[in-house]
Amino acid sequence: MPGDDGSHVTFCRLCEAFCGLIANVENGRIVKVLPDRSNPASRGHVCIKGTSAHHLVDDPDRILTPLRRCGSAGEFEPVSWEVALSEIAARLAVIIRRNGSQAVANYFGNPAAFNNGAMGSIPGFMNHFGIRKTFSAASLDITSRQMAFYILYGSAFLYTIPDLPRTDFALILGSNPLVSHGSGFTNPRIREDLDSIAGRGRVVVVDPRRTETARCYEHLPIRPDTDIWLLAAMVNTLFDTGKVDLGTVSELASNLEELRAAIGWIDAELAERHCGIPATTIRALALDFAAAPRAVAFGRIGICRGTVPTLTNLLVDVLNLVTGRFGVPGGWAFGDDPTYRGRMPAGMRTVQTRFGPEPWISNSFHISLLVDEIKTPGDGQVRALFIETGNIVLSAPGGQQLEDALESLDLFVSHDLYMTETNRHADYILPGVSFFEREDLPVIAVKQMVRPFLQYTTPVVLPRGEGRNEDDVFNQLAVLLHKELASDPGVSGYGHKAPPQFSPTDAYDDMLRAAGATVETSEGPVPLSIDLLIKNPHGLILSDGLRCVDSQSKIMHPDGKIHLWDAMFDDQIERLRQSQPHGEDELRLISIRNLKSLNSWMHNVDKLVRSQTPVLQMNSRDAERRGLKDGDPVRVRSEAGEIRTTVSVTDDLVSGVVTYPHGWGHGGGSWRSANATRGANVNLLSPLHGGERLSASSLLDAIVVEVETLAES
Ligand SMILES: Nc1nc2c(c(=O)[nH]1)N[C@H]1C(S)=C(S)[C@@H](COP(=O)(O)OP(=O)(O)OC[C@H]3O[C@@H](n4cnc5c(=O)[nH]c(N)nc54)[C@H](O)[C@@H]3O)O[C@H]1N2
Ligand SMILES: Nc1nc2c(c(=O)[nH]1)N[C@H]1C(S)=C(S)[C@@H](COP(=O)(O)OP(=O)(O)OC[C@H]3O[C@@H](n4cnc5c(=O)[nH]c(N)nc54)[C@H](O)[C@@H]3O)O[C@H]1N2
Ligand code: SF4
Ligand SMILES: [Mo]
Repeated sequence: MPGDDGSHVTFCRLCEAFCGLIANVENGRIVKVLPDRSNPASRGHVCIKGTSAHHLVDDPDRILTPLRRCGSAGEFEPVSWEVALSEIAARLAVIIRRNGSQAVANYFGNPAAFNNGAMGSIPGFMNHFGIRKTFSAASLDITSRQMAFYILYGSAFLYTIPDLPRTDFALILGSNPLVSHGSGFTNPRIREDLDSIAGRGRVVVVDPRRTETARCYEHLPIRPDTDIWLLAAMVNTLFDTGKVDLGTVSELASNLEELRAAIGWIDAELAERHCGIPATTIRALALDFAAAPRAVAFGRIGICRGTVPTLTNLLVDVLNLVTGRFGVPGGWAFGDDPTYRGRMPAGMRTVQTRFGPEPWISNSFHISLLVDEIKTPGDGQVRALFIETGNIVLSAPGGQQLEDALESLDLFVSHDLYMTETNRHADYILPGVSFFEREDLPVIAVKQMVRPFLQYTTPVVLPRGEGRNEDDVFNQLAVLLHKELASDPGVSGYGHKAPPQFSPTDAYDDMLRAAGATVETSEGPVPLSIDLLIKNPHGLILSDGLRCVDSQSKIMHPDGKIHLWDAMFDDQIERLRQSQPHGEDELRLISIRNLKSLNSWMHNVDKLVRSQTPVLQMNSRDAERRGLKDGDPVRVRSEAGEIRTTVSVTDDLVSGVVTYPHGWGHGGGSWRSANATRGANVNLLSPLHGGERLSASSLLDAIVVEVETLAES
């Protein structure tokens, strides 16, 4: 039972690896967290964040009761749940009666994606009350990749993932999985897989920085935001040397001629001028990749937030396709979803907004639209906002504009563990629970798993204070808001039906049963259910590797083919034709992750934060040119803003590139240790309206900056 003394089997929900954990409880408190060596997927792998996560539960700076704003930003008084929820429902009803549900918006942050209760209840709530203006961390992260999936396969949710356990050649673009533990696919023991691939073949890491991953394998340094040139030149090399089996490609895919016409002019020499990789290396890489018995290319956020991220992501899949890697062992396959046996939703719509047509991908508009929606008066202006588990003032571009917009709302409700830089502007902060204080069954993650695996956990301890999970809160709020609105037949856009009540365990149990999901055992396949998972607390491997079967039947395009081109790219191709390589003196800022940080939070855990000081990393040649040396104070400027920091000189970066971690610049929240950290909000340098509009993605990498010494100015 939650809180009982002894060892509790559970798993981490901080990142996509879902490592198995053992939490030792004494007197109702978690005193130690250890790796779970009996977890068949992670087999004892953990990182320091997972084994420090119990400090989140007992953090004295956590908010433990609902808070109501009683003064300027950051001034709150505790209120009961009853008061908070009934006041929120009443205020929301006034706004919806007056302006319709188009006056309400929602932002869904990253940790909510690892929380079954939030994942299941919040979209249902928004849908029921006609709230369509939804935003999420996806537009800071993955919407360009999802847009590429939509174009290629007809659904933004049809994820292709690399079959790492069986490949001989892994080409990694823009990801540092030895630190991030992978993203877009789940593999807690990724290092082991990469080591064995390197043992029998090659692991090549394309990155502007010699990352922790690049250091262990082969590093191919590249200028930021130029992977498109590398990939196009590789694909063209393969066509030009007759290495592509045109018959197989035509059977699987359409629009091949359009693709070739659009990118055929990019040869390896031209690519070299843009990306900085020698033409001979590009050609050799393409031929070697094609010649490997089993090979796969995959990319992640380093190729998702530049100026042409959708096309770049599309070309990764094209490279896999033209080398015969689609849907084959050791290549590139759709993941297995044990709850799904039907059609995948498109996951992408073009919506006519007050500001023109905008893509809405994976439930998210471009983040800048949130500011425009709040700040622009007129019919449909957003007056109320919910933010669950998100800290957009630090994680999104345009922090200051966001703060101004948040402060101007009529109603802003946040659900979080802390008072943060973002929700200090809220009217109500509702106390959430950490992952140790809730049950979970990450069914949605299975379709991203390199080795499909499922585990169910009950809460390890009871929620501290009055913390409640999102499903509990949105279930209650739905009932209260329904009562308010049901009494008023004049409310437009509300169906007056009974509101949804979501119970994560029941819902997922039903889904597993309805889909006829099974697990392989020595006695044959056994039906999957929560009961079976409870009997197997360390989790169950569902199949030993990706099944790689019937891949083509999963494609959602009516013609059943992969679409290799879309006319929406024509303008981008024209711009690429006109573009010049980065200038010799230009500096581009890219992001960097640290093992002990998690986006904008966990900076209140002393054990994690005390050894971290964010600095601007710069190549020694660039530093010398600017007369800078290690430790010098500098000002970093972009068209969007400026920050101050110190320089750290390194030769791990290609010249013309600087890095700074995101998620810093704390102040004004309840997290005292985080507030005491030094570090700036790097996203003040990202333009709010930047990024690729067609995929609702933000410009968070390859930002043009200038760096100058503070001593001189
Ligand atoms: N420790 C830790 N782990 C995390 C997180 C965290 O904050 N901390 N965050 C989690 C989240 S939310 C996510 S989405 C994942 C992300 O997981 P990853 O995608 O692995 O993210 P990063 O580690 O930031 O690696 C991105 C890499 O792209 C490189 N890069 C930047 N620009 C370019 C470019 O133009 N071309 C190429 N080829 N490379 C480029 C950067 O130098 C960097 O090494 O990590 C998750 N895991
Ligand atoms: N420059 C730059 N910016 C980036 C990135 C980058 O690489 N470079 N990465 C982007 C990426 S990939 C992502 S995903 C976004 C993340 O962006 P966001 O999702 O907006 O922000 P997070 O930093 O994840 O903040 C999570 C918040 O949820 C709270 N929280 C944590 N766990 C729980 C819980 O269990 N329940 C509740 N109720 N609250 C909880 C935390 O206290 C914190 O306030 O950042 C993006 N921003
Ligand atoms: S890698 Fe670390 S943060 Fe990610 S799930 Fe494992 S223990 Fe948690
Ligand atoms: Mo992310």
